Amino acid sequence: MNKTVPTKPYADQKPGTSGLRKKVPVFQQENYAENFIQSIFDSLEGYQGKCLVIGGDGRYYNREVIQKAIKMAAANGFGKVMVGKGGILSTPAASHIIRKYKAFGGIILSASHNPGGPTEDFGIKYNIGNGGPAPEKITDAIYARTKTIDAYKIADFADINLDTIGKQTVAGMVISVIDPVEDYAALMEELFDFGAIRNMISLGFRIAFDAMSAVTGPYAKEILENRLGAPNGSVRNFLPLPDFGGHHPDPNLVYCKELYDEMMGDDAPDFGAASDGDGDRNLIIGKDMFVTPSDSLAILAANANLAPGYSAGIAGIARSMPTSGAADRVAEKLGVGMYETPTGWKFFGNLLDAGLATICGEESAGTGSNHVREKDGLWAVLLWLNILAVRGESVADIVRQHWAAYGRNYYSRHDYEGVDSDAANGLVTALRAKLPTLAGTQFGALTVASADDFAYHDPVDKSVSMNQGIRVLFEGGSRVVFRLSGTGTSGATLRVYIERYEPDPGRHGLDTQEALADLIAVAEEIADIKARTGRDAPSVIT
Ligand code: VG1
Ligand code: CO
Repeated sequence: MNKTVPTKPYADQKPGTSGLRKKVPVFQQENYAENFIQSIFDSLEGYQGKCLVIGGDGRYYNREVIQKAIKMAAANGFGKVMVGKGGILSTPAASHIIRKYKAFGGIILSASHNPGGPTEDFGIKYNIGNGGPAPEKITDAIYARTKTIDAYKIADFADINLDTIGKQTVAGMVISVIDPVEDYAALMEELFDFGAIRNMISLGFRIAFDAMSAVTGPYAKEILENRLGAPNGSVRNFLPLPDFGGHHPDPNLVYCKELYDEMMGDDAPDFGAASDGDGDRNLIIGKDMFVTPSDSLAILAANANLAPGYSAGIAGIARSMPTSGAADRVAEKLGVGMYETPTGWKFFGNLLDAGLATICGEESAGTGSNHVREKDGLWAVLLWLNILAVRGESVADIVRQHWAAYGRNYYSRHDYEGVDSDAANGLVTALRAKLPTLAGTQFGALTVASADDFAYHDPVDKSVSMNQGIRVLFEGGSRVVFRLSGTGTSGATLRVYIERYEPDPGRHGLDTQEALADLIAVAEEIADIKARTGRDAPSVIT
């Protein structure tokens, strides 16, 4: 039986960079999740009788919201839901399932790299039929609806057993509990030369993959250990835990310090990697060589043709604006298109659908391709392994050769987390006011070439997205970028992105923070970070 339940709107349901993210207790308020899910359905048209994919990263509150979403999908007239066993679907796997089974769309429950647990973070995101995050047009409509919603629809049936694979019909809707890994693993086998990778591993190539007690565990176990023959134990922290073992499932040098230290140590494996809460990010560390995500994007794009799935070459590369320009040089050399988008994967969807870009990436450890419409952590790991197997060189050698051929983009991101929101907004407002006067200004040896607030003109649907990050470009190609995070759940996070291009191979071995020191000082001078935020130093440097 379907019920229509009266409800009152919440004022704080604006989707951010990647869906709605809040603390669990916020989501546990009466009708909070229901309001947002109904607002999603109310913003869509034509889904009657169609299929909805539902899954999440297994974090605390995942199962509860999945039960609500299934019952609401039934009451709203979906014909079918496909849900991952145990409520599990990594973000890239959900994207693939939506595409493969031609679903109408999907609901992904995740707060990605944010911590999980009863007082930590939760999130809900809607993906459209191409498998990608809903574009701004839809997220704006969802937000507008959350402000006026007065009722939601829910079917009245007992909770579905999510732990047994199989199909049943309840309240007129088919509910199919699927293996979350199988289709995804099969797709990876199509794209990459598993034989070559298996052979490399059998000859003693050692992998250390940290799943960070998050969703990638079951995927990495099946693919790296079962299918590619990496010894048992190559995949660590592979059991998805509701609180990620109390850790922060963000694969960066701060939260993966143990792996980093191991990779820099005497008996380091050949290849170290990690993924985030929902499996869409990747960290790549070779023996004695951390690969910045921006360099990784460039190197993967330059070598993608070595993998069967990309043997015909790539059509173009897209990167988010704050991501370093390393990939631009690869696009130039390959003679393919280069696109610069705002932060967030939703901006890549149109470029991928139109065949303008094949490989996309973000500085925040997200890389992916046209195989799905999300970034994909394991995909990046497998493409690296495929390249390593074909080239027979170490990660460090490949990176150094890349710098020698293209120049090196020194790059770092400084995050100031949990800053007072008013202070952060004040900093941005003051910066914006300064923009028109910055061009031509000299800071020591650095001269500002131009300064603006990035606006994106989508070449496909012609939509315009304003205010996507303040960038100050210096003569010679260095730059600093400032923006506020759209994924945090407490206070504001200021991100400062710093980049310097160094063509001289004699200067490719510097320490990154030292190589960027003058730009870091200029960023402070331009934005007044210490005075405005009260912070002496960033909370996280990546
Ligand atoms: C961050 C990253 C951005 C990424 C987004 C979602 O956004 O900077 O590159 O797309 O997280 O990633 P923000 O607004 O906090 O800078 V995930 O892995 O959290 O879905
Ligand atoms: Co993520």
